Amino acid sequence: MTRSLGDYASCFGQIEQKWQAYWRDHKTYEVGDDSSKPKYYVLDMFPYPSGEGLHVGHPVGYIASDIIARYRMLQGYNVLHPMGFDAFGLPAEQYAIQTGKHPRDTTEKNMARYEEQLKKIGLAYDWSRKIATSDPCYYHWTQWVFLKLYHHWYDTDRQRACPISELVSHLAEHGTRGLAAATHKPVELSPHEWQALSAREAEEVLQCFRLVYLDDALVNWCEALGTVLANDEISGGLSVRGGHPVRQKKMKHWKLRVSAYAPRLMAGLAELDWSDALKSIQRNWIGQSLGTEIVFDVVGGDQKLKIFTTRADTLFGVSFMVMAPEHPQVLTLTTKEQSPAVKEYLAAVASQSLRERYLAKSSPTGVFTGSYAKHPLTSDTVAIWVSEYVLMDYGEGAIMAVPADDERDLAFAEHFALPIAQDHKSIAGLDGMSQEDGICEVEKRLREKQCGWPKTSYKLRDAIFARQRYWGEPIPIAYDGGIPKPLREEDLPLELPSVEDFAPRGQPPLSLVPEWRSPQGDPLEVSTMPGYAGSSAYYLRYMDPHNSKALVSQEAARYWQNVDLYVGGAEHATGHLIYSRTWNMFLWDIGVSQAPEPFKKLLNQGMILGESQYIHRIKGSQKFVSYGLHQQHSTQKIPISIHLVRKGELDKEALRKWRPDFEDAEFICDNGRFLCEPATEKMSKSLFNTVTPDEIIAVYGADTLRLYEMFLGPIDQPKPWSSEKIAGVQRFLARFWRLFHQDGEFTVSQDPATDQELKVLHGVIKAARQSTESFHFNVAISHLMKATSELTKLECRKQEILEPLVVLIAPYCPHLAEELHSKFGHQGSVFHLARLPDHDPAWLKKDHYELPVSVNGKLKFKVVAATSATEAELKEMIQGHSQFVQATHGREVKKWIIRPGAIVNLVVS
Ligand code: ANZ
Repeated sequence: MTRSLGDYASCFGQIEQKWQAYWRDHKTYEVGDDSSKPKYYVLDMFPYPSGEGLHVGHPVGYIASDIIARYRMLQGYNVLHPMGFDAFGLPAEQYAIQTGKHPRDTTEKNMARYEEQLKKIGLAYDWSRKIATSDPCYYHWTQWVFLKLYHHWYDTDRQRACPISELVSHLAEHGTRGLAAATHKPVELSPHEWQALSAREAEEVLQCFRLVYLDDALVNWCEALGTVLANDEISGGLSVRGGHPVRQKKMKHWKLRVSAYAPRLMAGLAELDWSDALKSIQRNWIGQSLGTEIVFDVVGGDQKLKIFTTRADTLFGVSFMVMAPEHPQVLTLTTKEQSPAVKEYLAAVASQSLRERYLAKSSPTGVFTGSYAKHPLTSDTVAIWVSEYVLMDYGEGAIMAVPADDERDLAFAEHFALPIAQDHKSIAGLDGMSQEDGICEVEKRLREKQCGWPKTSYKLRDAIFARQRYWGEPIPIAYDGGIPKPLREEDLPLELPSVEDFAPRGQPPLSLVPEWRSPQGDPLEVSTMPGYAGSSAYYLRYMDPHNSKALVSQEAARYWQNVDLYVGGAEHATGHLIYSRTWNMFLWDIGVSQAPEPFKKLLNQGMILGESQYIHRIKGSQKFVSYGLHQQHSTQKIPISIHLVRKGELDKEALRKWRPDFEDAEFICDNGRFLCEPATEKMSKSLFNTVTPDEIIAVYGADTLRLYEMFLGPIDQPKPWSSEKIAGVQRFLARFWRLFHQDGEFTVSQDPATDQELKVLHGVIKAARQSTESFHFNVAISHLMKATSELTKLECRKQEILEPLVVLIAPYCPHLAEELHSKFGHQGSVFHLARLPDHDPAWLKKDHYELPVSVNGKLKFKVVAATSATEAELKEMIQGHSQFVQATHGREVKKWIIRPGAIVNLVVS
């Protein structure tokens, strides 16, 4: 078989440009809310438009989702497949600080570049629905959701968000009695007390309930970045970006009450078609713990201390109790004698950085409050201590310590010489019981005494909802004498003002804008929203992106419901995927979203890794050694551009041009060759190992790029990129193209297909469809390749076979498919006119077929042949046939012309 590309090589560029222009001019992928058709919503996690543009690793998920989008179009679905930009964020701002260029301008430029690159790949996006989170028409609705959150609280009995106005009526009538609400601080008030509060005090109470609220709490403060960081922005006590130190700082800041939704976030997972790995990451993050809340009376006085335990069965082994240093009762429980020691301890804890605080200590630290609690069932007294190993924001912020059963409690007891109760189960009559039975028994006894109840705790924390930076959504809150005053919905969007100086100087850039005031003249909030705000409900906005009256109309939300397939990286498991599920649940509570979960199915694509190249320099010199010799010297590894290396060997001249500072370099070669060290790692500009889709498309075409990215391996696995093997994939497309062409002319026949041809066709329809639907794109491509080889061997040029094949390959190679489809005489896009072929199982069952045998061109007889039979086997069978001698008149066969699956012709003299 010829390995040349033939005429495909000379025309793919034209074909791709032609169809991209056609799609643009005919708005092929613009989609309406056509409720007569079933809907399918395919979404990619929208990118942050970085200044570096896309490299070939980025589109792997986009191509996968595009294949599914096109596949569904060919099944008759109305497919929503939008794209947009997560355009606010730190990198544009850091760049602005370095260059003085306004983040708006660099972001605009980067988005245009991304769009151009994505269009070149031939992705079927409905660009008329494009959104950018930094566009005021878009963030109008991010701010609107903020106001809605502000005006709602969470009822834990009804498990839903409810209007603050209802809460205010309840407080006026009943105080906090009968109220089951998610709060971050305990609130107890009589109706009389509520009515007597000043406006400021009343607002402070309401802040304990609002779904976005102001809280005075410890934050991770990064001096170098001048901003607060979320826990997932810190690794090992340093900022993920830049690796700067982070310390704890007390600050008033906005928080999102994600914790209120923990039970639903947990329960909802069961319904989702997500990978087990991802679900378990979310489950651990939400951290559900079934346990018991127990109330201890404090000796002398009427205070009580509440604890949370998962081991109520160990209640009789309690030797002491421990409170978190931040627990609100620490000072009220501290006796006069112990007061100096406790205060000193609290100050020492507060002075640590968060990193030091959570670092495992060589020995426990803590201090005695001087107070004792009374055991609820035995009335024994136990000492109350304070220690940093108890965390304020988990359970009740206080524990009962059982050194006999818990390691941390044991270490604490040993260090401070506290009693260790042994054999406590036999004392309580719990011995011989399983842990579960023991817990039930103790809970029963506690219930009788009205001092303990089952309780479920969650590790999920409320999330900080503010950054002390410029390039984000303004928070629609003004302050009237220090009291937060939300803007009215009519005053939205609250537009980000233009500033000249973006650098954080310990205070946010917006605080330096004198005219940053509400329409009523009140000073506005100066921090902006965090990165996850704009990405939390964007999937809803795509359903109705130009609506100026609502985030999304009821009709659009009812029709599109939620995302059927969401494609993106697994690194968003605890950030974006928690926040957007929470926002959707809130928007469902208030009747905006029409589905309880935003993303039904999730596909996490594996990363495409780059192949970097390093050269070894002998330390302190300008001498470089070939890779094989580097161990003989003390060397430093320097990453170099992959374009300087061919088959492992360095192009020294090219290196000197690329790094003029290496002009005097000396090269110590190995057998006359200077080899570089290859490494497979993340594609990144700093490692000079990026390959752009543009350069691949220019040489091989977008269809080849698409096919190749999918052919590299299973979609969910990481895999290294190699530009070398791409040519093989292009040769496949050339072979596919040749099925339809002879001497450069489109040549197909109307002849009826043979059994064997039909068998190949129905086999590939079945296999390619099954593999595509189960996201095994690489397997589907193998089947298409195999069928192409078989049909090439059979010299099949029949429309009956080739036309369905075009539709089958269309999701993968849309340009090529459009061109061939049009050559069959169709006017319009294959994605509008064609339907995916179905396979006929009858063809796949058949393992025998009838093979006509002619002699000198005249049909003589037929044999029944196995589909698997080789030419030699067919020959043997025909020679042994009862009519063979008669048909050939016993003469010698000069030539056998065998077309398996079609016909056999014998030439006899
Ligand atoms: C008594 C006990 C005995 C406990 C025993 C454990 C083992 P999970 O499963 O992670 O939910 N705890 C409760 N609140 C805490 C806080 N704010 N800071 C630190 N520790 C806290 O863990 C629940 C257990 O962690 C609780 O059960 C409590 O210790 C501790 F043999 O109570 B246990």
